[in-house]
Amino acid sequence: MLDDVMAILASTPDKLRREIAQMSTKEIKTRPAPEKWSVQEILAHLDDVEEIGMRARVAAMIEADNPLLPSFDQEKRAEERKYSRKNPTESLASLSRQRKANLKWLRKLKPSQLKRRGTHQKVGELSVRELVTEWAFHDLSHLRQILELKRYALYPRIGNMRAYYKLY
Ligand code: NI
Repeated sequence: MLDDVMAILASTPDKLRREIAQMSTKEIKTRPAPEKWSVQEILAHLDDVEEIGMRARVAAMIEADNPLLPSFDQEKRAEERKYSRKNPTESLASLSRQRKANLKWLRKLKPSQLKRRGTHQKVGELSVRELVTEWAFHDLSHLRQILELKRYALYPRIGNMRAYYKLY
């Protein structure tokens, strides 16, 4: 079930590891713009929402009929949980551990469970299948964000070739 989605979910921790392997601590901690998260904050966010945004929501939909899935303010949560002070290596290790356990759990879901539904406080009704798919989509969004950040860092060094590119 959902083979393409599961493959993305399984590959994310290694992709993240590869993307940050050559980055300096300073690069990892630097925000590309005042309102945009650093790699450090992105990793802390992924580790944090793995439970609250993803696993706990799917579990709620399986355990109850059409539960309300509360939304949360991710910027506020980043402040409260001090994402900008989290150790990036630890965030990534924690995400990897959670992800492994979650994949094992997701692979045991039955087709009938994928059809179960819940109601997200902000966006409305969702099925388990849609939420699990969004889980992978969310991974890719943040991987892309990290690539953008690396692209942004190289931009000042490409001289007149800047004429060909736009940032963000
Ligand atoms: Ni996110």
